Amino acid sequence: MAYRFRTDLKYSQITPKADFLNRRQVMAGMAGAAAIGLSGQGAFAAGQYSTSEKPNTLKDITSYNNFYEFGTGKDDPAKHAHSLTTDPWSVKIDGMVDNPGSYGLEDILSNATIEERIYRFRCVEAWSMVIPWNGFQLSQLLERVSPQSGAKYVSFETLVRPEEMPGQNSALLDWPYREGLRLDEAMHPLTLIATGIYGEDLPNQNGAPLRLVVPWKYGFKSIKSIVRMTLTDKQPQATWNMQNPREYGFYSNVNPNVDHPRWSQASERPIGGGLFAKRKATLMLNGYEEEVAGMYAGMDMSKNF
Ligand SMILES: Nc1nc2c(c(=O)[nH]1)N[C@H]1C(S)=C(S)[C@@H](COP(=O)(O)O)O[C@H]1N2
Ligand SMILES: [Mo]
Repeated sequence: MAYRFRTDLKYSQITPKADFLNRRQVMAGMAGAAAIGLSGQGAFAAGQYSTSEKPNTLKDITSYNNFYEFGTGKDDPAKHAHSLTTDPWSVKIDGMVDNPGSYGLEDILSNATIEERIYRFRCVEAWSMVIPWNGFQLSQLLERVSPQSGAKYVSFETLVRPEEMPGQNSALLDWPYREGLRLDEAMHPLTLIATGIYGEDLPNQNGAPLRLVVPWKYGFKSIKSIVRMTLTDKQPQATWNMQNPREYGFYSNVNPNVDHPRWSQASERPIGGGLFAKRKATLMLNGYEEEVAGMYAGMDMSKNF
């Protein structure tokens, strides 16, 4: 599975996880981090887009999940997702693009620059984590397929394979799980296709082998185990939006001032802080306001929630 990373060296081979944060922060302070030969992975460079908050443990990130294809319990994905076959894997890219086709995983990865991005992650259910992703900017893949001038949105679909995804044997959701972004959101440098966590291949329960990460939106926009992307001029169907449009909007931008009809979004429960962990205030656009607010200028965020 090593082919999933286009780098020669994984930082998991260089330093134990416990030292990861310290080392990263020390190295990030060095002007010439790239000069020591790790620039391909970007592992030690904090980077302009990463938070300096302490990441959750790999255990937290891989044992408290939402992935309804494997059940609705937070521990169901960790229990059942090992049954998913992720090799071979390909993504069909179609719709309003000049280069449609079925793109194999190796081909996708060998044409992308994998970086480390430590992002805040905020679920609409009001819990949160900090996750050290590895991945590439979705814009790299979209540029390759060359969207046509009329394309305004990207829609995404998760694999349907009920033999390996036991949750798909019930009609809980209208499978496949679907999501969508406006094209400018999809092209934004913060928007990632994640391929790993903590320098290791993405665990199945986190959406292997390719999952979307849009850090300023509620977690359900970050669709897992993607097999199709379609460029379109119409706002795509999105699973939770179809399920309950009153509760889950198409935009689903994190916003402490727009409550869910059944609970407040003003604060969140950080996972992993133990029994007495304090809730913390939720940040506008999950703390990415400076980078992304411009895309929503003049839009009423409480109507376009
Ligand atoms: N295909 C698919 N993608 C999905 C989901 C899902 O049930 N199926 N759950 C979403 C929700 S609600 C959240 S909060 C995140 C959870 O990601 P994590 O388990 O990696 O933290 O995945 C999102 N992507
Ligand atoms: Mo979520």
